[in-house]
Amino acid sequence: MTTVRILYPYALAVCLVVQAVHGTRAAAEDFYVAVDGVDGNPGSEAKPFRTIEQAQAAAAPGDTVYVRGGIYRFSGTQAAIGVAFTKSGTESKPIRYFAAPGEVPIFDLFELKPQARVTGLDIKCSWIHIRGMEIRGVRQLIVGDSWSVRIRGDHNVIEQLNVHDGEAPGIFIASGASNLILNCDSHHNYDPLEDGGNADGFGCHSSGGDNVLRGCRAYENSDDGFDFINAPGTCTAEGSWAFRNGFIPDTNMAGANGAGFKSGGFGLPPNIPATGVPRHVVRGNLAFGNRAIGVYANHHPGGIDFFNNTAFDNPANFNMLASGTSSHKLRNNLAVEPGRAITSFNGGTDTDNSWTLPVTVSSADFMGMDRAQALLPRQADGSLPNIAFMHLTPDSDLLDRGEDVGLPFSGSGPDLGAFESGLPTTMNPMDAGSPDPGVSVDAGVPTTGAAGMQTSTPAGAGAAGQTTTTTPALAGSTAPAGRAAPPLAAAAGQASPTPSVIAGSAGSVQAPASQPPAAPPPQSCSCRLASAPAGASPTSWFSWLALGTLAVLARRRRAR
Ligand SMILES: [Ca+2]
Ligand SMILES: [Ca+2]
Ligand SMILES: [Ca+2]
Repeated sequence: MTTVRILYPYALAVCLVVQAVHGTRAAAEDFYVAVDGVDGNPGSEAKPFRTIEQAQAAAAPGDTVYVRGGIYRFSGTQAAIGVAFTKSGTESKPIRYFAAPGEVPIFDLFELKPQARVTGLDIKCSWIHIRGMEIRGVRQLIVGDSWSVRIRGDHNVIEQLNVHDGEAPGIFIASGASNLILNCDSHHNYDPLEDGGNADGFGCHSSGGDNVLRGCRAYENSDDGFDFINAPGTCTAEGSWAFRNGFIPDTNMAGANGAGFKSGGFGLPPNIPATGVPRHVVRGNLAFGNRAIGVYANHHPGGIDFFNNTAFDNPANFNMLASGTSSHKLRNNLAVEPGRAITSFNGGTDTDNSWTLPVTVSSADFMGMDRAQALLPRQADGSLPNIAFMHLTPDSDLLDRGEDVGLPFSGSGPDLGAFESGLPTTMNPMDAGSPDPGVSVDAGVPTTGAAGMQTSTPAGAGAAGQTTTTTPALAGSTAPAGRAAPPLAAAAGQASPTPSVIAGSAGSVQAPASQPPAAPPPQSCSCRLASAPAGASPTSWFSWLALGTLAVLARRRRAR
């Protein structure tokens, strides 16, 4: 016993010395960043850092950095990057940068004005998870794209960002594989030095595959909502909404291309990659009121899977324009007038869509026609709001008319369109049960054999190469030139249970009369961070372990 009593403290001391020497820690740590912090601080809740970079220097894989609410202003003419993320986590220990629970950190870049292309958040690392921040005001001072959020890395999760009013694309995957962009909003982006031609809401342009955009909203962007142009790697857009893209934000003046989901555009000779032309996936999405096209194949010479999308009031709801041989697969899609159902379809198969079935599509099929509902606040977990808009009525002949494409459904078959009756409003392959376990609904986040990572941005991605055949002149668009009240802004109206007619052309969206006019668009992510890890600092080793395990499990579940 004596020996044990003597040895125990000795062993403990040795252990502590070893830990100190090797810098290892028994448990993950939390750090804090605040507007009134100081980088010389220890980064505790009471004495936070001022910059994320300082927190990043202190953080190790598995750690969490909580960013307190408030406005973080960036200014000057020297720096060209707002926040540079350069330290990678690991698969089992990502580094997390989360908004403090219930708070919204705002990165404000309006006054950052170098003679250079500006990047708001530059994510040049892997296995990090960013959540709950707002990024606004990235400027374009020279010709060439700036970026509000640029990703060059693998396996990152970018969640609940609200990216807006940038003179640049919103969230842009330049390189890397298996990134997940989850429940983010990107809106009111417009690049004046390129006449609005590259300010997409979201861009997936990587040679690395398995990048996924899920639960995202793109609106009032001057070019496209989602754009996969020049992407040699596979991209998936699912459960996402694109509306009012292709206009100068908050006006009815034409911006640039104006597609909701520009879902292709790579692989024409001589640009055929060794891995073949990528087969992208576009499923469960809603596109309405975009200036030219709802869902667009953009000359893609291979095939794209288009499943269960709803397109409403785009001049061309589905445009399958292809160069070379295409093998598109269209299933269970729903086109709602106004707008032609499908154009330029000359390769592949389209069965069980609203235009190939003996069904009728009218306002009577829908629970609601109030477009402003698309701007309602997100749910507590960050997912898109529950709305009546474009959801089918119980007696619609569009119910159960689709075929099984491996997505969850209720009733005797999949419904047409993006919103399956009897399931949560937003199709989410991640957490809904599948009727057919033999069919994978994996969105492709875990990667095997993904293409290598590029180290540079594709030059002029979104601009070079194939271009859209724009369809100007929205039928019935009589709005005068000049700035108009934000067409969808007053939003947040109550559900309008029964519509009478399908509203007219794009730009005709009106908030309910009872709403105050021209309320500003949502300026901050209103989602509560329901799953934020315990704000309190755990004291026992066991609580650390439990939290870490839960976090890893949660992340793995999310990644599936
Ligand atoms: Ca009908
Ligand atoms: Ca069904
Ligand atoms: Ca574009």
